[in-house]
Amino acid sequence: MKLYDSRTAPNPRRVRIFLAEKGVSVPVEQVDIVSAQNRSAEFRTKNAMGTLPVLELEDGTTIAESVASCRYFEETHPDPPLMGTDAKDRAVVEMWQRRMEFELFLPITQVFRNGHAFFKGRIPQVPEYGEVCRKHAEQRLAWLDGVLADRPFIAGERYTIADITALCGIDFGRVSDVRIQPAQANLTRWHEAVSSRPSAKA
Ligand SMILES: N[C@@H](CCC(=O)N[C@@H](CS)C(=O)NCC(=O)O)C(=O)O
Repeated sequence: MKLYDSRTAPNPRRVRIFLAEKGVSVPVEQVDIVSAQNRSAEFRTKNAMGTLPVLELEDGTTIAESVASCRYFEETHPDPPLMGTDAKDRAVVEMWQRRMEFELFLPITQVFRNGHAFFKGRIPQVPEYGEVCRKHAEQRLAWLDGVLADRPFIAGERYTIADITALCGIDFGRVSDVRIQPAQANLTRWHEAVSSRPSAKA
């Protein structure tokens, strides 16, 4: 088994944090996004999309979606549960995971992809769309601050994959100056709590 990783990218960090929370160690190979190694013909034999992370299993199966890789480890290493504990809880966690991914993580990454010099010439960029995504992400941070008023973690009482997705998205937002505002006390408290877990350094 091997995890194809990039130390600086937010999606691979999601899987690394998930693994750290599970206490699972997997051999890792770094793929250089800067030199576009991930877009090479050789790497595309593992993931036609050319993105990271990619989890390669013993039998050669490649899993090239972060949440799908997390699902694999949730099934093979159920403790501690990070994707819910019973039918209702799994549904609630999935709801928050998807909200964090679609409403926060993706807009934040789109600010970077459409506005940052790194992607110039690599992908078609629409800077105006990046700014629409910035506003969207800022509104969602304000919303999330309200959500966290009555609970320690995003999906409720326990730390879950929804917290991992939100943490990785929010931390990546710094590159594009999308940040938690000082007045967002609940979000600040949550961010300090999840950042202080040893897994955040994974
Ligand atoms: N939906 C995929 C997205 C993967 C993705 O976009 N990965 C980024 C890194 S965070 C990437 O490989 N970017 C490099 C590129 O597009 O060249 C997942 O969840 O794993």
